[in-house]
Amino acid sequence: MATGPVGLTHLGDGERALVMGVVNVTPDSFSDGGRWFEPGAAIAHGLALADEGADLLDVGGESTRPGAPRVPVDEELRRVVPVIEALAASGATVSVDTTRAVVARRALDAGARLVNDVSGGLADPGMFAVVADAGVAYVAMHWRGHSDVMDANDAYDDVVTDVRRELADRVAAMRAAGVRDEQIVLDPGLGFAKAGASNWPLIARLSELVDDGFPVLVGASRKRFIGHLLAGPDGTPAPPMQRDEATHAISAFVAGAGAWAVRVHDVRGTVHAVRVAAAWRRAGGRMCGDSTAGRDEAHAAEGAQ
Ligand code: PMM
Repeated sequence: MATGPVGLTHLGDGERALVMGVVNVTPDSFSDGGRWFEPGAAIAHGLALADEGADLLDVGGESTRPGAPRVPVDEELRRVVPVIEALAASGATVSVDTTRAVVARRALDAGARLVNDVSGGLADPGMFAVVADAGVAYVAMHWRGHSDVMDANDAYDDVVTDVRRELADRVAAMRAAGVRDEQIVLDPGLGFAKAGASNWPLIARLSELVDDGFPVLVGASRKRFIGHLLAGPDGTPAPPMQRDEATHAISAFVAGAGAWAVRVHDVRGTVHAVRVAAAWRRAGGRMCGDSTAGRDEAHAAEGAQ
């Protein structure tokens, strides 16, 4: 697991992947369908996730579900700022899930410590300047367009190679805009321009992205490709609320491969999953092709034989 980004190195125990709990302040997210839309409910939900062991709380005011329309910027601000203020004041480490520079700036003023941008800076040309100026941690996710067009962009030669190359392009753009390497977290963007089968190689070969040297965040939680995997005999996808156990399994795999953090709706089970992965790594577990996981322990074991 790579060291955490600037400002967040105190989180966790340095061994297990961190757990980022999702606080969607939206009426229409696919995964929790607006249950926490009112600010009071969103704040209470965030506090509950922190109690369950979330290391970070990710507050978002714009749904990214496939086909979703954009939310006006004033409405996005109205949704997220009071929730971020309250959660930060409670002592939680808060991130803001936004593609807009102005929302990122206001969220940082309200106490957010990390900017989580699913567009990797592609949606708003002003984003990198805000991040460079603030000097905070920044998640750049792999992205090929807003929710209304993303399914049409699911075409890859080799999805892992293509995603790594496109993320490397974002890193180059960030550096050119003055963002420092220690601020950067990369995310393969499961479900974004990846409707189904494209997601599995990114999970299976996550160690290739980890080996690129930046902390990696993975957001598999309750996504469509899990629903399809767990479809019933008639082909009906499993509903979002029945995808948590499979999400835990994915969290354990990617934490085992060295992910820095996982972004999830169900925090309690995920904390167990990442603790299993940490124990597995300590005992020398390693993924196929993973050049780093469990390296020290495995070498020590070899030397002792
Ligand atoms: N997925 C969603 C929203 N934000 N942020 C990052 N960094 N990575 C993700 O995979 C990601 C994200 C969509 O899920 P939601 O609607 O349940 O929040």
